[in-house]
Amino acid sequence: SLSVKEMEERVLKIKARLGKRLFIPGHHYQKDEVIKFADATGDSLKLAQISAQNKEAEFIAFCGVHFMAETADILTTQEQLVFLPDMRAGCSMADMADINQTERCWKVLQETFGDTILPLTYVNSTAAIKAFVGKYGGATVTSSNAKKMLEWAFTQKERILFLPDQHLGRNTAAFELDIPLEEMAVWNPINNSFEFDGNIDNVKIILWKGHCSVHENFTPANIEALRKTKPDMNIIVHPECPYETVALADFAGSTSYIIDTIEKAQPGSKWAIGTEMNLVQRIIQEHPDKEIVSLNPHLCACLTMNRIDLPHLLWSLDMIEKGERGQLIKVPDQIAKDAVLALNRMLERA
Ligand code: CIZ
Ligand code: SF4
Repeated sequence: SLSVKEMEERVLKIKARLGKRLFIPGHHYQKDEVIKFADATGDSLKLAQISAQNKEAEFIAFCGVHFMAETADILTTQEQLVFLPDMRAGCSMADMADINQTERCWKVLQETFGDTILPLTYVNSTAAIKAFVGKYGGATVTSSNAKKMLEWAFTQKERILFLPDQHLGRNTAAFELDIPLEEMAVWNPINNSFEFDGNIDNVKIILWKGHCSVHENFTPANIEALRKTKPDMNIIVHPECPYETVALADFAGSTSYIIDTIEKAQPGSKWAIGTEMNLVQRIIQEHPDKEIVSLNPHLCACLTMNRIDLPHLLWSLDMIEKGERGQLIKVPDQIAKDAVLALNRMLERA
């Protein structure tokens, strides 16, 4: 087997041979060993925008998870080919909303609310869910523009179905739009019913009962523990964290918001960050002048993001160069056609 150095040399050689024909976007949650070869890094919004703008790359080796590669495929031309270096790199949150469950939910919502509801989906969802949302006039959102998109959605309809992350939906509605918790219901896709005990007519947002298995690990108990031992730490979390955690934190916002906030912070300032571990580690390395820790002292890694490692990257670039198409991500045309409506409604406003 190859040493790390040999693998790195091979990656560099393939990159040199393919030149601008190859483009490697890398999500912030990717491992350093992969990020170092990325042509662009970003959160899901930035990577979606970059994919849409890139007209010259024939091959896009997407270092991120499956739904991001699907989005890149949807936003690029037929001729541009998108690959996922490990086909097992899914997203447990995206998998929590399946299209059949969503169709069943929609039927009940139509019976309950008539035509007063608009679907929105976090980009962390399958192409089929984006297509569903696009077909019914809705849009995708990311954590950077969730506020803006929710505000827009309320200019369209009285109510919103928010897929698939209940936490981003609830946190944005509560902390950015001042919508009371009593006006939010949870939809449980397992037993196809509401989790709500008020007057359903007053509900403004129906939150799909999905979550991120990484960000769920940042708890009020973590914050309370830190407030006791290090009361002068600033606590900053991603809005995929539970409501109670965001309520106790000092700051909450998207991946790019977290990066920018730490960037601008005073030297010597102290920060506890509640988000994915590879990103937190990288922020720590880039800011030796600040005291930075993870809000949860246990490792909060995204296991599926981590499936893309240096050996997979090399193997996949090798396959791409040889003309093999095993890791090609191709969203069926009919789904892509509807999904792009949802994505464009966001990209026009983002
Ligand atoms: O948790 C994720 O997958 C996030 C935050 C993606 C992104 O870049 O917005
Ligand atoms: Fe999905 Fe959470 Fe991993 Fe993001 S961090 S890819 S939402 S499981």
